[in-house]
Amino acid sequence: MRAANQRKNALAKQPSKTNAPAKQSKTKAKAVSTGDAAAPPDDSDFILRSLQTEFEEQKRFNATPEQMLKFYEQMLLIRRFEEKAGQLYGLGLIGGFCHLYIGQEAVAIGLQSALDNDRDSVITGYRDHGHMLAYGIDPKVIMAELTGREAGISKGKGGSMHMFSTEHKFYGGHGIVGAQVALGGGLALAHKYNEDGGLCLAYFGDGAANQGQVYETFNMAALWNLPIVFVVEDNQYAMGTASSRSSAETRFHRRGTAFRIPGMEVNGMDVLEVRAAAEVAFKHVREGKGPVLMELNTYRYRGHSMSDPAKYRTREEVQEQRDTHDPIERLKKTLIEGGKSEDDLKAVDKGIRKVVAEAADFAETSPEPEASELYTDVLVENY
Ligand SMILES: Cc1ncc(C[n+]2csc(CCOP(=O)(O)OP(=O)(O)O)c2C)c(N)n1
Ligand SMILES: [Mg+2]
Repeated sequence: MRAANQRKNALAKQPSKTNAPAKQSKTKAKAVSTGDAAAPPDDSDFILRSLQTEFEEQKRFNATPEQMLKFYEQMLLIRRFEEKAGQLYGLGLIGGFCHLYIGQEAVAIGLQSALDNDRDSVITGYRDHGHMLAYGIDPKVIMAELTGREAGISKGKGGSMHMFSTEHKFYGGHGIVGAQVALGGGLALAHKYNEDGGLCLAYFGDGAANQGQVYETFNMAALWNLPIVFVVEDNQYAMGTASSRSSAETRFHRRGTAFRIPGMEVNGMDVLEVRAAAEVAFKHVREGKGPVLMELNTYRYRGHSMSDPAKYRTREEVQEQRDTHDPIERLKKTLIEGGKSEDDLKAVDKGIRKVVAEAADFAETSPEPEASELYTDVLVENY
């Protein structure tokens, strides 16, 4: 039975037209035949795929060589950081839950590089290390949080799933699937209420996308015209369940239609595509036109968390994704075509490995919180 399911899942993942990790072909065929969603008769302005059309006109962000190198460094930092976190977990230096972001790096970097960090806020689920690194936050304090040390960004009391940096307007780090979407709606309401010109980027998974609170938030966000970008990181699995087995509609960008939220379908394995899509989506929201729903097609290489041996999919499936869609290799190819040498890029990797090794040393050697810290940061004492 399991073998049959695995075969079915493997077959379901045909290459899509965006060259992103694939979708089930049944819904795909349906989507092609219907084309753009028909506008309701009383609202000729609403076209589900209007932003998609704009994005597809310039599908890869025209990055300068410096920007491209920066994206490469940032994605590689996430990859090496997560590999090291996996090792420290294996050594027993990190405890509890730990969800790695390996494979999904282009999503956080492509989107967050387009933010205005003085105004915009970000909120995500428990797979959050990469989103923090995308801000340029010191890897030492993130790694120290993983090892539960006082110097950690949540004073060693939050761990992998509960990291925050209000200084950067990063509001976590949430372990309750889907909860961050409703909280993101609140952040967007605050942006609007305070007239600070910011938007909220709220990430959630393909599994979370089936939760009721997501749609309650869609409704209110559209009704109140809130400045929010909903981002479904479709990494094709929710724990051990393939999205094609749990979701009636796996083309997640269509799910805002009932609320008149325009959708965008983006190859989340190409950082330049993600960035190009972000430009279109953020512009729409900043112009006061209300929320956007982005579907980022991606793939997680590791198990759901460190305790998942990932027996629900074949090694070949993972290898195929790595070989043909890897976001770092893809950008490396573009950089080399643009004149960078293999040696230049090896030097970048060497530098990043050093930064990550130093972060790990720091996280292993810095002190644990005092026992009295158990009683602090539990309740908000003053409003
Ligand atoms: C409300 C709630 N239900 C169930 C869980 C257990 N759980 C943790 S992660 C997860 C799967 C979520 O998958 P997805 O949204 O696709 O995110 P991904 O892990 O792929 O990033 C589930 C069911 C939870 N943490 N919270
Ligand atoms: Mg998922």
